Amino acid sequence: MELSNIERLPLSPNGDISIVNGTGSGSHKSNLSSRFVHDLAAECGFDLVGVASASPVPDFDRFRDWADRGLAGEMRYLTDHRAEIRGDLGRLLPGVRAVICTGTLYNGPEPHSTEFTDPERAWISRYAWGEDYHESIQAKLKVLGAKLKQLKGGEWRSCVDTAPLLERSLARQAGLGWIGKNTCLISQTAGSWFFLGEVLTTLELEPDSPPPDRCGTCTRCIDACPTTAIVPSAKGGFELDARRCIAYFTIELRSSIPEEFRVQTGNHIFGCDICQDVCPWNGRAATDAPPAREELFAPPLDRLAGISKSEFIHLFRGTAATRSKYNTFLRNIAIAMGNSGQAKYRQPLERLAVSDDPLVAEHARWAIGQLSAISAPKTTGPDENDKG
Ligand code: B12
Ligand code: SF4
Ligand code: SF4
Repeated sequence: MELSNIERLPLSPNGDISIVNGTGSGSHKSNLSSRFVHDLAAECGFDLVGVASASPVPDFDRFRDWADRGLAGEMRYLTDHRAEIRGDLGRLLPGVRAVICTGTLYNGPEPHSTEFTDPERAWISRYAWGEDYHESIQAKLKVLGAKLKQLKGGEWRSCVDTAPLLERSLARQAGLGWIGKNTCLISQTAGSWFFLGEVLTTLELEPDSPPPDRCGTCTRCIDACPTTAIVPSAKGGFELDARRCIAYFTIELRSSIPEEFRVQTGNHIFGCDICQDVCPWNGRAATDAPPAREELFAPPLDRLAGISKSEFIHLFRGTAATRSKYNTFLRNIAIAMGNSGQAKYRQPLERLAVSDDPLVAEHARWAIGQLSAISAPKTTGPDENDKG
């Protein structure tokens, strides 16, 4: 890797952030250069980095409109008083002038969900197979923020899905990628298997610019989505109707999963990767993230069927899946067993069907009904007898 600009750039003794621009031909005063920030972030272990100007917040109207139309479902943290904060970064850090957007790759060598068809195994999303990104990325962001302050001054605040911020919009502005039709941020070099994290700063930084949209005429994600959750947006491009999305059902929704979507939920028990698994830009994504924790990669339904609360806590300790609640996890397992077509899950489902938790009991009864429908002997109707 190229030597960091930190050593090469002159540090002003009084903390003045104006520096001689190292990238231009002449010596002119400018903002803190984009190259400086890129090198500093790379030193802190980030795979992708870019800078967005802090104002105005791009796409806030798009977000507002999406939330107003109810597409956030029951995710109240997107629709309550915190919604407005997304339009004004100054409410997160007074005097903010720039946002350093970072990406951390998480794709490992394991197969995609779309390549994995064992009916006796459940699917937990790729992003939850390892260390909780909120913790690991926050730690790196704090190092970045502290180094920046030490070298150039200014106040800073770090966020990784921990503050009301339009992370994808900002990252697009910062040049990390474009918003794909699946609504994920996609990098031409890295695909979409990466987490976003930001350092807001009061320093003036040279902004990067958004890349072109490279989805072209492709519609693979839209075609593959089992619940048709990716829909055209009146504002151009596509948007996700969370009320139809398996990731929403299995991670965020605390109540009953609508019956019309239960069969399509398949074996997903935490999140959904389908619209990224089929994306051609992920076909060549790096696979050098640490391998999945073994017990989280496609766990056998047999092992999950009778999982106790303490086993559940132990299974997900230290991962992003701690967002799951015990009763909603059992709800999801019940659906996966009902969709497995395996009569042997009738017994564990019958135990869940008498659970004290009405949510779990109702989904278990539904699942038993699914298995019964498959195993019931076919009756010969009068029409068939009449044939011939
Ligand atoms: C709520 C939420 C969800 C919800 C809703 C997702 C959604 N698409 O809105 C649910 C639970 C469904 C979800 C699922 C997932 N999520 Co999520 N989620 C979030 C969260 C907390 C807020 C997103 C939000 O504000 N949604 C509202 C919509 C309107 O906003 P948006 O999708 O960001 O779109 C904005 C821009 O992209 C832009 N925009 C959208 N379309 C277009 C089109 C054009 C042409 C233009 C110019 C702009 C534009 O305008 C929108 C408004 O600002 C963010 C973290 C954060 N604070 O941002 C993580 C985040 C988006 N999730 C993330 C991940 C990893 C996932 C999952 C992969 C997890 C999984 N495997 O199950 C899935 C992916 C599903 C999918 N296809 O999006 C990552 C995405 C990383 C990436 N590379 O994109 C984030 C950024 C978390 C992080 N810090 O890394 N998530
Ligand atoms: S995460 Fe799954 S359900 Fe949600 S939009 Fe993507 S493919 Fe559809
Ligand atoms: S699958 Fe195709 S349309 Fe969907 S995000 Fe990837 S490139 Fe874009």
